[in-house]
Amino acid sequence: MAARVPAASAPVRAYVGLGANLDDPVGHVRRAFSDLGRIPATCCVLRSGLYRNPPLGPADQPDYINAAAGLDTGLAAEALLDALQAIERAHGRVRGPVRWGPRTLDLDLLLYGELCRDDARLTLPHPGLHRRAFVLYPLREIASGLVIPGHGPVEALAARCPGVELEPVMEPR
Ligand code: A4P
Ligand code: MG
Repeated sequence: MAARVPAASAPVRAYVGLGANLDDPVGHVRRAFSDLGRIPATCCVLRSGLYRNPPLGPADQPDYINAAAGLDTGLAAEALLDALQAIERAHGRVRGPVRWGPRTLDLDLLLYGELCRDDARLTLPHPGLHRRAFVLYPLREIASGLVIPGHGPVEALAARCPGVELEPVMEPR
């Protein structure tokens, strides 16, 4: 009789917010998309365009480049966060003393399936997600119809958040 092989658990769709405003931020975000595709047991299946926009927080820092990605992952949420932080470190991320200070790369875990949690390590959905145009517009681009647990459809949330300051970054030909 053939040995029974346990079924692999179904992958979870997770969404990641990418942000950068130091040392060629467009390059950091583009390379980060490739890095997301190399996380073990994970495929990067959705990539938004890139958007230039002014900083939220201290104004004396460069504009940000923001984008969003959709991943199908077999990793648990904490293991995925570990992998995102390893990519941030590989991009030279230094955590300075200033809250919301400049950074080479920030990878926020926006959503992990429909999981809701709030503890010292991980808050899901990401706490800023539902009120930030620089997160909602790229997310809406790749995940139309997505419902953010506790907050509602991404389209309705984006409609409440003026996106006038978001400038699309032209892709190279
Ligand atoms: N953490 C908890 N939940 C999460 C999550 N869902 N995703 C914890 C990622 N991390 C999460 O993060 C601090 C700690 O949050 C981590 O150790 C993790 O365990 P961090 O990356 O070290 O610090 P941070 O990113 O500076 O802090 P914070 O408060 O998460 O800031 P945000 O919300 O990421 O905002 N302006 C523009 N225009 N565009 C931006 O992208 N980003 C920020 C940072 C500020 N201003 C911005 C932008
Ligand atoms: Mg962050």
